[in-house]
Amino acid sequence: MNIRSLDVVIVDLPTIRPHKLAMHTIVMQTIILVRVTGEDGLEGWGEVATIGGASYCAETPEAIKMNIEKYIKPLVIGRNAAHFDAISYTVNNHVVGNTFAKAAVEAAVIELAAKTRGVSVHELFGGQIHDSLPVAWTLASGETRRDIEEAKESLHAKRHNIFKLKIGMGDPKRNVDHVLKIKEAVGDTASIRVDVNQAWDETTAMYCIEALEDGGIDLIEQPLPAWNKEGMSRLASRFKVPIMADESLGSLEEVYQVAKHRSGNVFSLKPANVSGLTATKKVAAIAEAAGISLYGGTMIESALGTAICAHLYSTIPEMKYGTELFGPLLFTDTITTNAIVYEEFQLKVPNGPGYGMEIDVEKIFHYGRDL
Ligand code: MUC
Ligand code: MG
Repeated sequence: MNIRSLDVVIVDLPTIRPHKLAMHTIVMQTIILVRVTGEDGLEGWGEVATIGGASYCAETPEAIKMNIEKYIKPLVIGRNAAHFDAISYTVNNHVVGNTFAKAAVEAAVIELAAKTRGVSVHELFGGQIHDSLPVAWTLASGETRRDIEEAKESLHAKRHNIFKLKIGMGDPKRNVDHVLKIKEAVGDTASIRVDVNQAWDETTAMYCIEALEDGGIDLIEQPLPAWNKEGMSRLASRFKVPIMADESLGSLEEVYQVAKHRSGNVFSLKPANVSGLTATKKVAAIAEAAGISLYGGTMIESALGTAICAHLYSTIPEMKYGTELFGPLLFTDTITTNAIVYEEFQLKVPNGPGYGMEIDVEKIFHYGRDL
């Protein structure tokens, strides 16, 4: 099916509570939606989410929209969506970087390709291995008591038994204390992990990780800045608790380097970091070949973006650390008419043509910018 048109819209979705990361507190999450329309009117939708404008990564929502419209769209119009890998090859030959922009466009093209054949996207990636995926919740209210309450409610509702704590903001020792209090409150009923979002230097990481390891914490995500791959290697070989690479996996070439030098023994998959689903499958292959474990990361996408990630993750044999596709649960509203189902500590991978999600156009007009 040849692509006739491509549109981009920026959407701001309010969150149910402030979500505190090292570099930004999210109260309004910005997502970028791409719609490609085929010659017979069939539509494919793509999404990427960003965190805090320019504070999490170099691509801002406004730059993503502009770069898609000006530089990527002309390379995609008129092409056959079924050739999505060939289209990405063309785009990569003409556009440097811009992995978020490329990921949003590729996701839309892939959905159009799947809908043209009347199949789910996971079928285009070799078929589903998992029909549901374990899903973590991020405790990031910034208050120990509230986080413990959130964790206990979640366990009781059988929604999550994996919790990730954002501890990159503020005093490291107090943060470690906060984590250990939560671990003490939930005991062995849940897996407690931390995400430092690059905030520590190596010496801070040494004493904090030691205390976290002794306290029974299961995973340490991106303790050092993305550039400090040598430091990450030293931490990964020094501690028994696994060190996960997230922000340091900004391209396939970086993924290879991180694998080769073991600058982390778990990888967080994120389609937006590496320009989309096809590249994410390659990240999984590099990790598999290197004996590195996988985790299905998120940039806190809406229901559509969550379904996009879930379709791909469902085709990857071993996601040892589960996923954190909790995005829709953090928002007060949704841009789809159907919801992602969460039950028994898992996310059910939506089925149906494409990603299995129906866009609610009225909601897009409500939350979209400049519409
Ligand atoms: C990140 O660094 O992993 C994912 C969940 C969350 O709370 O923040 C993001 C980004
Ligand atoms: Mg992270």
